[in-house]
Amino acid sequence: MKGDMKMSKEAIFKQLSHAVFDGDDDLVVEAAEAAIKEGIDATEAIIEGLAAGMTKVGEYYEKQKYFLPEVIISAETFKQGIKILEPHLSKDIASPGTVLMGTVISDVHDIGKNIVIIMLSASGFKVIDLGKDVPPEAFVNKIKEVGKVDIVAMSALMTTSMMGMQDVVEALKKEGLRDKVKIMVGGAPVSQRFTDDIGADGYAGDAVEGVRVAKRLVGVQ
Ligand code: B12
Repeated sequence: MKGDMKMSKEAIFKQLSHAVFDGDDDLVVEAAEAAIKEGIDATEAIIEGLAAGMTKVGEYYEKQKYFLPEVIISAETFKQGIKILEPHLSKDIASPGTVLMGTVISDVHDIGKNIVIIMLSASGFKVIDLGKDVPPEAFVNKIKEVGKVDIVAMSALMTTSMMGMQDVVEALKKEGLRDKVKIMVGGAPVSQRFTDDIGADGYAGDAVEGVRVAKRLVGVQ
């Protein structure tokens, strides 16, 4: 953006998306700062701008127009944008509950998980992030350590790792914890059918829907 020229919301979203797609750190910083300056809702800027760019990266990767190095560079640019926008997310007053979140074992994809965490936190949820490649016992141990967890949330991006979600459900059953928590799952290969099959309580296709589902699971609208 040059000088004090005003930019439309759509133009800023486009710049954010382009910046992520091109792996352009300077542009992402510039566009994210412009979003804040123009009073644009940070949630919208993340979803319509940064995440839209990452989705396009995903499409290019699948068409083999992009390869892993480009994807990694875009993921880094995405993080730079988040760093600027995250402090500006509006926070609800009362916390609807505590969410324990992780990407399941043998899966290192965490961009989607991190967006879900940001959105849940912005809605007042207290979120404990177990990170990525998380074994079932780490979910179990953390619940025992923390005492009260309302929702166990899991992310998986690969058909080869998504069964790890069922292992977590089974581990929770074995430890007598299954009925004390709600279980929410998500990630590109996950569907409502799969959610029902493994006996989880809720599924969402994106982060915004994820907040709605989480609120429903804890009985808050
Ligand atoms: C970025 C990326 C990577 C990055 C990850 C960087 C990072 N820090 O996350 C890197 C380069 C490291 C990577 C590595 C690999 N990847 Co990769 N990767 C992708 C890619 C291109 C984009 C994923 C992404 O970030 N999308 C953007 C985010 C915003 O979307 P999202 O993750 O879907 O999340 C949204 C929703 O799904 C939902 N959501 C997500 N989680 C949750 C959880 C809950 C509870 C809820 C409610 C919602 C929710 O909300 C999010 C936001 O709206 C996808 C392709 C694709 N189209 O998905 C392949 C993809 C997932 N990768 C794939 C593969 C195969 C690999 C590798 C094995 C590659 C290799 N040969 O080495 C390794 C895996 C290593 C491992 N053990 O995990 C395959 C998986 C295929 C399969 N079997 O299903 C895909 C589908 C590409 C493909 N078509 O081949 N990858």
